[in-house]
Amino acid sequence: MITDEHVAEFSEQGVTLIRKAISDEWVHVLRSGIDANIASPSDRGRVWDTDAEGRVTFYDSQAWRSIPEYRDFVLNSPMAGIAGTVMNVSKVNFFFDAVFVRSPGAQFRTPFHQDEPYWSVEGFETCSAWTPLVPVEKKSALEFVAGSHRWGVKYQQTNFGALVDDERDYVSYENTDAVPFPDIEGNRDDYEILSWDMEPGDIAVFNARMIHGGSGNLAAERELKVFNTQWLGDDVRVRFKPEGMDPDHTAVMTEAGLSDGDPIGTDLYPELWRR
Ligand SMILES: O=C(O)CCC(=O)C(=O)O
Repeated sequence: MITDEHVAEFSEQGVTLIRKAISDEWVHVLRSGIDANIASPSDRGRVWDTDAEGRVTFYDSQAWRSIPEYRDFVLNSPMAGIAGTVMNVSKVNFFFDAVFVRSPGAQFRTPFHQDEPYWSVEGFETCSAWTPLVPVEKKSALEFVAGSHRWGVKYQQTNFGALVDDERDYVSYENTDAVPFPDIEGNRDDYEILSWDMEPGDIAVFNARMIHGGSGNLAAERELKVFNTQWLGDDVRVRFKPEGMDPDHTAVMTEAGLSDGDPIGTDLYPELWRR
């Protein structure tokens, strides 16, 4: 299923779209999981936005240990192998899951950002797998700035904690050498922006250093339900970031005996695939 072209695209442009990456059965499993998750959010569940019409953008993360369907997908689906093959690494550890759910017609668009700066780890060999569970139009799908995973610039990232006024998620780039985040939306013609019409089962696998955002902007009758899994390859090490982390794993990592600079491992981040 994964071709040399997928591997080359992921390496060069930072994202590759894999059509029909997972079966209808796995899509059904994840849909049941997301329904259970919405009915009973974890303590990390947050409403990022509610608009004047009551349309909601909901986010939750790290629910895989409590939602059996998510756990089944993480441990038993082809996803770990897809991540390892696309990243072209020798082994893969699971990091965490996230969901992004928008009610029909929601307009809220995720701000452009990179993922790895928020994480309690550092490394180039990472990926996130954006997995819509309903059809999504190109104009509403996640957008990727081609090649941005290799820019090597430290940017001031959006403080998602401020969206929900939750200090657990706060990041602050004041008094750092980070430069202002580029205005992608205001200068769209200056960038190669990739996105696609996607069907359930299609997955966009992207490097966690890649600039992405812009999903939302739904047609009136369209909802959006996305499951995302995040995977770590060979060069990833524990890294506690002075700017803050979202989600911040410092406490659980320290409890599991992991310190700054350590390779990823332990039961917290199970190794689920080896070449
Ligand atoms: O789906 C979204 O709105 C945001 C997705 C995202 O930022 C991610 O998967 O890292």
